[in-house]
Parts: sequence; structure tokens; C-alpha cells
Amino acid sequence: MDPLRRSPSPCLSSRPSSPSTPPCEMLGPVGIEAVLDQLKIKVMKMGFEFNIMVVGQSGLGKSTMVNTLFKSKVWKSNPPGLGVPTPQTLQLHSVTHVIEEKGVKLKLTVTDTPGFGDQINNDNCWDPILGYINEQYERYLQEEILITRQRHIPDTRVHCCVYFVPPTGHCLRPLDIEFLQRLCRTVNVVPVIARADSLTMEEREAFRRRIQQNLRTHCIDVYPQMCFDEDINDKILNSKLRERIPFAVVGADQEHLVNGRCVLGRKTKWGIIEVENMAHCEFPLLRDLLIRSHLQDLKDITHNVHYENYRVIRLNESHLLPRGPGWVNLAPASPGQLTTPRTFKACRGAHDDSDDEF
Ligand SMILES: Nc1nc2c(ncn2[C@@H]2O[C@H](COP(=O)(O)OP(=O)(O)O)[C@@H](O)[C@H]2O)c(=O)[nH]1
Ligand SMILES: [Mg+2]
Repeated sequence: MDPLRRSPSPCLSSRPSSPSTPPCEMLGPVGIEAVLDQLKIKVMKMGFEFNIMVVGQSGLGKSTMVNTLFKSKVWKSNPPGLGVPTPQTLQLHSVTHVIEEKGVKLKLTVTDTPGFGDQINNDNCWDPILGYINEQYERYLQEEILITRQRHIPDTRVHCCVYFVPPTGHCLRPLDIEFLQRLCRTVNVVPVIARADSLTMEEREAFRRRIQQNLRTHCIDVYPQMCFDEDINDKILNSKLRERIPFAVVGADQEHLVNGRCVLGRKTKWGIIEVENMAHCEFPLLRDLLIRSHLQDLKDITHNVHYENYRVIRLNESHLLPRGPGWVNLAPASPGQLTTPRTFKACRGAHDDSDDEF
């Protein structure tokens, strides 16, 4: 149906029913399905904002993965600055690119983080990362609580954090367990086995099973969280994903010619490891989860669960509770407050009034 054409509404034009006027249902469909077209037009105008963060120890290929994501076939974009050798990441750094496909605009931001775990004492090495994630919630909250607020609040909140597990082939290290436990309470986390080309296919599978076991033992609830499956279809789709997580990924930012095709891959003595070839690694699964299948769900859980937890705690800890219509005086949080781990509260669906626009 042409989305711009308004369907004639028999109910609007008809007078109140009387014995001589037939009821609405008898005049045929009202045209409710047109609301889908209206939504589509609105969403296409506004576009989507989506923010990803990569986290893990130094040297695991996080910065390379940022480039891989932008250069992979789905996104086919070359943001300025990519293509040059990846320098060591010394501070949190975001790359944003607007990708447009069939009239749909996606403003994708990937935040690269410095590696951690290089120090002799790695106590609290998660603080800068958790601090950044909470700072974005705080920013959103400060905008949201204004009496006169913007119609669209810019969304810098991290919707998904890709956590790089070193390819040891054994199990999760205590540092990863501690980090993941904290991270999962604050943000959606998708763990990946980094530099998977250093493991054989059998080693990858065995490592994946052990990591899954570790996650269960230590109550680390990574994305997609089972408790948020809404119906049987979610359950089926997400169960398959949970079987495959952590994905064994390989990152590359160089293109090579293979059988006349230009592919993104790593050149080795034995041949090219193609990052977008499922026979070589599971990067396509990660990319598809992030963009093709779960983008909106990741945003919804961020808004309805993680941000909601943050909001409730911040509003409760501010001693000045509402003193009349619209009154909230919320002092900005101190950095110490922002990194405090909080309990995970499932309140998905509580508030779903996010509006995307850029
Ligand atoms: N073998 C292999 N090397 C990789 C992979 N990804 C990145 N590298 C290399 O690992 C080194 C460190 O990568 P970088 O992206 O800077 O790691 P970061 O410190 O986690 O950001 C670079 O030489 C990359 O070319 C991968 O999947 N496999
Ligand atoms: Mg880096």
C-alpha cells in the first residue's frame, strides 16, 4: 500500500450509529495496518543511532576489529583515518560514521578502549570503562530530567560492549571473570574469542564450551539474556545464538585479491584468512547480530534495563525528590559514584519512549 495515501476512514465520516446506520465493522477494514507505514516513514526520517564499544586486554585486535566492522561488506564505508596502520590505543576513542542504505540512515559509533591487564596490579582496571559507560547514562539522564528538554536527546549510551577474550584455549582468566561480572550489570556484553586464527577449529569449539561453562558458573549473563526472551520465536533464535557465543573472530583491515574477488582478510604463509567467510571465522555472526538481527533489541534493553537501573538508583540517591510537578534537582554524580557496581534489575519494557533522531 502506498504509505503516503491515507486510507478513507468510514468511521470518521459516518454519523453516530443509529438503527439505520450500519456499525463500523460492517463497512470493511478501518485500515489500522497503515500505522506500520506511518511508523516506517517516521523512522526513516529520524534514522538510528547505535553505539558499540570494544573492550579487552591490549593486543587482542580491538582496534583492528573497529576497522573490520567499518570495512566489512555490510557497512562498506571508509571513515577518514582508517587504512593507516593501527597505533596503540592510549585513550578512549570513538569513530562515528553515518551509513545509509535504501533510505535508512544509521549513525554508527564504535568506541575503542585502551587495553587493560598490562599492569602488575590490575585492581580496578575496569574503572575507566565502567566510568565511561555510566557517564553516558548520566548525560542522558541530565538531559531527560530538564523541564524544558530537547525533543530528541542525543544518545551516546553504549548499546553493546564486545568483550575480547584472549585465545588461551583454556578457560576464562580470573581478571576476565571479574571484569565481565561488573560489565554485564551495566551494559549488554557480547564476548568474542579474539585472534581465533591462532586456534584450530576443534580448539575453538572446546574453548567456547569451557567459556560458556565459566559464564554459567560465575553468573555472568551475557547478551542475549535468557530472561528477556519475549516469546517462543525469540527463544528459538536466541538459543541458537547462545550456543555460538562467544564467537571466534578474526579481524583484518587489509583487502586481498582471492580468485578475482576483493576480500577483507589476513595474509599468512598458508593463504588468506577471510574474515567474512564463515568457513574461516565467525566475524559474520558478530556483525549480523549487531546490525542485521539484534540492533533494536540491544537498544531496547539498554534503555529499558541498564539505563533504567541507573536512573532509578540516581534518582533515589538524590536527596531531593520531586517537590511539585516536574521538580527534580539532581546533582551531577561524582566519578566514584558512577563506577559503583549495581544490582541487576529486570525491568524490561518499563519505559520505552526512546526517540531516535540525528
Ligand atoms: N593473528 C591475528 N592478529 C590480529 C588479529 N587482529 C589484530 N591482529 C594484530 O594484532 C596486533 C594488535 O592489534 P590491535 O588491533 O592494535 O590490538 P588492540 O591493542 O586490542 O587494539 C596488530 O598487529 C594486528 O594486526 C587477528 O584476528 N588475528
Ligand atoms: Mg587498540
